[in-house]
Amino acid sequence: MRIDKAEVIVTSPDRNFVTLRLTTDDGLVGLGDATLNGRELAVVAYLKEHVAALLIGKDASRIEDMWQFLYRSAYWRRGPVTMAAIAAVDMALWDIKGKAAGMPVYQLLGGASRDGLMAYGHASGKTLPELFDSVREHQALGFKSIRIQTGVPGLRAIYGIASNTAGTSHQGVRYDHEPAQRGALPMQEDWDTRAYLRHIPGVFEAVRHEFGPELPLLHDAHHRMTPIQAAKLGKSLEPFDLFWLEDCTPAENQEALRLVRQHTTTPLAIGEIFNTVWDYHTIIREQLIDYVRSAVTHTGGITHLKKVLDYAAIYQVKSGMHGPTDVSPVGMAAAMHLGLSIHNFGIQEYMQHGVKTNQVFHQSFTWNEGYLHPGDQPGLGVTLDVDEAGKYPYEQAYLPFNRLADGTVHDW
Ligand code: CS2
Ligand code: MG
Repeated sequence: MRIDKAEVIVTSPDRNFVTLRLTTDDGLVGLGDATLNGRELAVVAYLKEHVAALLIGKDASRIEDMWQFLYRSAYWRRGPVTMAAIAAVDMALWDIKGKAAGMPVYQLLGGASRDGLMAYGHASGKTLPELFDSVREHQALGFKSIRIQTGVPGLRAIYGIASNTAGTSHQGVRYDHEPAQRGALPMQEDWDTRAYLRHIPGVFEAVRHEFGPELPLLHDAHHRMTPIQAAKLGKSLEPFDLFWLEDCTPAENQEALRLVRQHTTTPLAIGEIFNTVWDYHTIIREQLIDYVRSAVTHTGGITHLKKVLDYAAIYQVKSGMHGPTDVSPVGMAAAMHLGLSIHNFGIQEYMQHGVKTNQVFHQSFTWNEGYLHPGDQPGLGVTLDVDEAGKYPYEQAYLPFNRLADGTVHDW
């Protein structure tokens, strides 16, 4: 079972996706997601120019050895581009191993620890009535847990709130499938942390009043606060019993979470921009977070994220894997197999892909009353229709950024 072919496929059905496709000499095909939102072509070049040739002729069954070889032999460790490239190879090899064994990947990881994966959807609205409609729309689709993002009076545009030009998912949910907007330059948004801090508690109070105490509610702060501001927000949200507050401070300063933690019992989730266990070392060991947000795609694949989550399990920290539309159907499948098998699964983010994306990527997962399941096809359970993918060439796209009223670039 030697690797015969390594192809990098770039397609842009509802948004840009990068997929690695490995073929073995005995005809098995494995897929890996290498999509790095807004910096896609850097990973394409890394894979095509520096990795593909190293794979040819190698034993496709040696997943751990391949991971260690790609990580250590490069000398330059970690970082989103490197780790997304390694993740794609890793996922494709797990896909191949599953097909060779005739088993879904979750069986190779130890089998199912649960029947399905509770998933949360993204409700958003500029105003409360819009937000309530969006929550109801998600409940009608079966979602049992919901992320709440809201407009803030005085601010023009806020990331995570579906715009008027948003597309719809295959189930008709209104989403910005590509918040990384297509165009030659990134969109500029505005930001005011004090206005945000004044507004958010009232929104959660209204949502609790409307939807009752049971519905798990989540919120994403996109790294915009200082530790003391985050502590204040966590404290002010305590009466509304959040499932989690996500990315409350800029993620690279792990120590910042100590201060937040001292002041609030609101559960904290962090890590969608982390790449290795080293980014989590302090915050897991000191129990400064409750949920690990990494995607399989951005954290070196199933092999490495499983190690992060096993480490987290010792400290009662659970998974909350990233699942926006920029994680491709292949990356989502990998998350579902891993989530089904580990003991410390927490919740899975599930932002549904668009109709065109689902025509390019044929998927085996099921969605049943708020729960995902990866399905029982051998491997990851995703196939890529190359002809369909060819209809959608890459288009430059950037995530938006924000500036304060005086023009200062702010964290996000
Ligand atoms: C968000 C994402 O899903 C989330 O929690 O933070 O929309 C994130 O901003 C994008 O995936 C960035 O690529
Ligand atoms: Mg997030």
